[in-house]
Amino acid sequence: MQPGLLLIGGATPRMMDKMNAHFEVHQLSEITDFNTWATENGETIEAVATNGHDGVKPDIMAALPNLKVISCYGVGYDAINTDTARSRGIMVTHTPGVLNADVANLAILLMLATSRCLVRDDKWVRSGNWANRGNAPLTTSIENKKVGILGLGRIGGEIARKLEVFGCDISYHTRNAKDVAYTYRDNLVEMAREVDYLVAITPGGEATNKLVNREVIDALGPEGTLINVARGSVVDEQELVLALQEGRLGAAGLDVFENEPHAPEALFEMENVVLTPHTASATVETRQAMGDLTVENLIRFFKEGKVSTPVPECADMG
Ligand code: NAP
Ligand code: 8YV
Repeated sequence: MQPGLLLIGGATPRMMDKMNAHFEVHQLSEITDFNTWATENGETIEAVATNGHDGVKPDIMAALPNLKVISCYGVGYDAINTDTARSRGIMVTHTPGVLNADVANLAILLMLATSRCLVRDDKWVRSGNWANRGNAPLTTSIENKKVGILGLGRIGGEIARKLEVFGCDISYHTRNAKDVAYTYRDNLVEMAREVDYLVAITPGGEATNKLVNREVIDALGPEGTLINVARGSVVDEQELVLALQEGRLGAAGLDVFENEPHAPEALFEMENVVLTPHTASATVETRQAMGDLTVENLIRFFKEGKVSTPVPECADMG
């Protein structure tokens, strides 16, 4: 008999085909009464496939006594309690590396879209302003600007490398200095004060909760731009909205929000804000690579007792 797998959230047809070939798949979205379903099927579930947004809620993990592996379609796994998983001997995997390029590209796209007023200028043409009012106001360049990267890991490093093409002067803030040529800043407020752009690309979770607070936003200031491709929780969203409304922050490019899929409505009418719906990794190519790795981890776990990409907390578990 094939091991039971609970799928939380969606999966591409390619992922479904592979999962169906190796597992007895149950989809959470098709279960109307979870408690009744869990009483009847909970013991048969040995694997969970989920994503960075849905994670695994505590009541779901508790209802699966024979769970052995959780595979996350995404690199960020802050929605999965790895302490609980580890204490129960449950392996947790994620998809690092394969999405670096596209997430970095979106971060830079948001920098360009905010600095060059892409959304405003698109409207300028479509609304007839160009013909009726003349040329759009000038924008600003990202060439040679100062960029501070909050989180210089796999993706932050890729953002930095790509920004070298624009001649940007790059500094970064992390807990530990890295062996790189960029300038390390151990104080986030001081870094924010000195840069034109602050790009957040840390994990979510308690350690980074509201790292970008009022003090950091004010240090970035009316000429500064905040780019957030990390997690909504990394930025104090209320303070961000206030700062934009009061002109204390120049602009923002945001892919992630505190209460997804909702973004603060106050941002919708702001011309100096560019919003994307958590799509930094959402290209066909990258999502295929993420899906392949998500399923590969599950299949390897049951075939070989090993996985390709465990989360660091589970790296010693097999
Ligand atoms: P990574 O390689 O683990 O890098 C994380 C970086 O953040 C490291 O440089 C780490 O350095 C730093 N960091 C961690 N905690 C910190 C703290 N409290 N203060 C300051 N810096 C801290 O991870 P990655 O693969 O680059 O991914 C980063 C995150 O991007 C993911 O976890 C996810 O939340 C987000 N992401 C978002 C999207 C999207 O669709 N928008 C897509 C992919 C990833 P130190 O350990 O030295 O502090
Ligand atoms: C995904 C992400 O969109 O990898 C991450 O951490 O945030 C994104 O790539 C997310 O996992 C939801 O599927």
